Amino acid sequence: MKGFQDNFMWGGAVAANQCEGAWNEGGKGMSVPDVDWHNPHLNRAGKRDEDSEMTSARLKELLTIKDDNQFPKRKGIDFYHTYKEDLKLMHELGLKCFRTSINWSRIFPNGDDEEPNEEGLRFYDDLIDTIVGYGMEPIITLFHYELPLNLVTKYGGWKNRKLIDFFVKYCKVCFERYHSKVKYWILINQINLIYVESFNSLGILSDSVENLEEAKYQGIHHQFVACSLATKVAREIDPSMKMGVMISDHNCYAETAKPEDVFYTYQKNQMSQMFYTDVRIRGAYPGYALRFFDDHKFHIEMNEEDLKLIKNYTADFMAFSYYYTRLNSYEKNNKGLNDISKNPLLKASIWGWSIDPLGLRNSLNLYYDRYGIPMMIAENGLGALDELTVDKKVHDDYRIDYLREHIKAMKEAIKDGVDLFAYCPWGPFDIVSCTTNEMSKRYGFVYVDIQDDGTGTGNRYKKDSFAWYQRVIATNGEEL
Ligand code: BGP
Repeated sequence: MKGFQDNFMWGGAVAANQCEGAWNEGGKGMSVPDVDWHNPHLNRAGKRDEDSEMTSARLKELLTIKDDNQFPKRKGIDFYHTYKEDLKLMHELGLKCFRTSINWSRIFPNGDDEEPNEEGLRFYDDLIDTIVGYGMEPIITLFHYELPLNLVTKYGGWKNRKLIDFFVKYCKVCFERYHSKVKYWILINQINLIYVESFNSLGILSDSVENLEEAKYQGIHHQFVACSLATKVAREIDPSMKMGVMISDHNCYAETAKPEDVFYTYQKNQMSQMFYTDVRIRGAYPGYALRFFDDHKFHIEMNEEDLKLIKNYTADFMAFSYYYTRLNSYEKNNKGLNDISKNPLLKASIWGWSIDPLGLRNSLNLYYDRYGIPMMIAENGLGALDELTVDKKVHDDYRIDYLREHIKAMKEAIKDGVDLFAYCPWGPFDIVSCTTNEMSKRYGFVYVDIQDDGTGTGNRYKKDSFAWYQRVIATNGEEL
């Protein structure tokens, strides 16, 4: 049985808002990640739950803070100015593909502007040309939380149906400009994460709606329609472009073999993950989701035309990020989709993310059996506290171990019959973390000398994992 196909796309993935910086340059408008505040007294293992929502009062307060260092994504790693050198390093690493996002607020600074911002487009012209020039296939995410802030304050975020048109207009500009250079598009990063986040994913202020849970599902309906409409537009412009649906895979295991544990865990997986891919790949709302709405008395406005679009313009490939698995107990975890237990059988990072390579093989099999369309691992990796030695080395054997085991799991999944065509480890050079807004949570093969308080030289140093991944790519996954 053969492992990775000859043209397997070994890559790396980043997001504009976590690396570009230059938050107020080039005509860019303010966006949601620009108000992601770094808490110096961070509770690392608990951050996601603490800060998943935003109120209007908190937003107002954040906007009065003048010190950019408190908002690490505003500066990122200055990729906006250093991308040529950073991509040169990625070329040296041997990457076959590079995933990044276009920051919506560089193209439409307010989201509702009449005309796109030409300066923003020129930046991405050159960025994409540089990726292509280095022989890497660009994979472009169109919405990686970079919602123009004006769409939050003026329109109430994705709960408002008008967001569909703003998003599709933005997509159309990007498709027209880049269709001959970009084949693979991920329309929305981790579209399923609304069950943990309402601000990053949907731009909804929790106190601006009567029923936040219902508002989230209304917002997601608008995202589904927007994705289908964008797919329609893309096919009209250039049918060779491929549109991906992406989720964050946090597959849940049942704590025991008790049928209640097994079934209610399955239900949790349905509503936190498969609901999204079922709609975008199978083209219809599944019965279990409609029942979930009924049981919760959610009224979601949708019309016939929406359902037709959802049915006719489905995704071409499925992408998912994979970091950890979850555990569910019927008795203990009954407070909603995000109520889970720690798996005592697995080691975890200091951020509490369990380490489970076999879980990746399990998920690949699960999704491929269900959908039978090409699969991409859009993110994977180990966030760790790296140490730069005096001679400027980083001995990150823990990262090599993590990635090695996950690559082995992918190889087994391919032998199981899964059509996996790309693997993009997260943050091939260190960037600001998404959930904790800190530099210290590092994923890279390249160390970037910037610290949580914004100090540092900004110099780049290759870690031990650089040469290791370079060899993995050169041998197409044979030497691990
Ligand atoms: C995913 C996001 C990424 C990313 C990654 C790791 O949820 O799509 O943007 O950063 O998780 O998360 P973190 O950076 O918080 O470790």
